[in-house]
Amino acid sequence: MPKIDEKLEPILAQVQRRNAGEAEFHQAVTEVLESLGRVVAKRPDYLDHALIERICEPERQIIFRVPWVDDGGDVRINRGFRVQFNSALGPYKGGLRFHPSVNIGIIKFLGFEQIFKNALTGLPIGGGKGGSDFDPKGRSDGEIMRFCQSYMTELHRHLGEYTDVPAGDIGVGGREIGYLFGQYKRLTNRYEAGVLTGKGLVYGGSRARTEATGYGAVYFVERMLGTRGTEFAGKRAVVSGSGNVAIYTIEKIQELGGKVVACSDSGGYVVDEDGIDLELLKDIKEVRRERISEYAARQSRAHFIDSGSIWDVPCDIAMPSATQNELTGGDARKLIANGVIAVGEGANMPSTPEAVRLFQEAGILFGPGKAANAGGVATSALEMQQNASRDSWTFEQTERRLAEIMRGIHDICAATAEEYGKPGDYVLGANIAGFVRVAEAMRAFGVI
Ligand code: NDP
Ligand code: 2IT
Repeated sequence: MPKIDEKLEPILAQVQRRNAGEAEFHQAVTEVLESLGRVVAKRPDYLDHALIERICEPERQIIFRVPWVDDGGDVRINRGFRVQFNSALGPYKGGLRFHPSVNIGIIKFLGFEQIFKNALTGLPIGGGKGGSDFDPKGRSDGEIMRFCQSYMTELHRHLGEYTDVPAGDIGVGGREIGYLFGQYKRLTNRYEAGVLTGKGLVYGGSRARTEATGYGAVYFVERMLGTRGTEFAGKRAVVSGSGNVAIYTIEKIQELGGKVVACSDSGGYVVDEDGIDLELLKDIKEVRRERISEYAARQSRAHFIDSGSIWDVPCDIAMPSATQNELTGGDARKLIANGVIAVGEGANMPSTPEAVRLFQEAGILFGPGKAANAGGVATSALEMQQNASRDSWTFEQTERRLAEIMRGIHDICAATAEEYGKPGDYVLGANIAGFVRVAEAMRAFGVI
């Protein structure tokens, strides 16, 4: 394991003590602090004025009650969160996650990662994240709408196009953003399009935002493959999850001539040796909101497997695109034994620290989420740009910007890793390049 520099150890110890029990937040902070040892060795001035301690402490954390009425007339209570982590580079920006596992530690890990990810895009956005322990599975449209309205009734006072701009994440897509935007507009009496991103195209959304995270992750991996003189064409890929990120990851891999042979949801995974039938997958997941097992029920050549791990399926390229810590050390060993050459994280922190270490030790190209999946939030920033100028760009124009931004992120991660003495270490490169941008802005503001 990389060691934490002794000057940074007290910072980690303090984070652990003050945020007891928040395992995912500790994990995310540990990884960044492991990278920063090389920075403070070169630039000890970054230790001044408690700069790093301040980056580890959210600027504001909002926790609130979300009462709503279910279809049976019963009152339900969920907990709402918004962690406004860092606004040095722009308004807080980051998604909302609705999933029963959500707690403050998960929102803080996501918000913390978002600071560096957003900095890497080079666009003017700070870092934040929010959500609720609400479980959308099995809920009617009416229940989803009433939940979103109640959630926004509290949250709206903390948002604004210059303050905090949420978007989607797990369990929050176009339908939810519509209900949230409608309630924000009604409560504030303002048509403030730039207050949320991931909006529908008829009311201020950006073309290519739906596709952006998946497409961007594939562009990132394509660029990593290029450093070894290879490409997606003819490669076998496995993509976990079957939500927004996974679907558009699969679409772009197929466009580039790769074959995706497996995808999943929390109930298990499907293997389709002829390549995932994307139209069928979209119909099951985007239109009908059904389980992935339905894929094998409707496509006779495919198999549904509800035991073991999707990472047992041999592949050249693995793109974990479901959730945190879904790819363990054991999974990494299996992937390496099966000859994987590249791993690109579509999800946030999907590989455990042991898995990351194993991939790096084996010399496998490894693109961490905060770099590889930054295309989603980057395109959100492009949506804000279109809203601010009351403009609407074409799909091609937006995708071209996305592709450029992903190339830029890849290249700054690679150049920074080289500059700090670990060429090819995209984890180090992403953490340091993101940190330096945020730290420089914070330093300019003085102690705030
Ligand atoms: P969706 O809700 O659209 O899809 C999530 C997918 O992951 C579903 O297939 C879901 O299965 C699966 N999944 C979620 N939680 C778990 C779990 N605890 N165990 C197993 N499977 C799980 O979300 P997104 O596609 O938007 O998000 C996927 C990942 O990408 C997340 O890590 C998110 O933070 C990250 N991300 C998303 C971005 C975006 O723009 N949407 C941008 C950057 C990163 P099931 O339906 O069975 O729950
Ligand atoms: O994790 C992420 O980057 C997102 N869920 C997207 C955030 C955004 O504001 O578009």
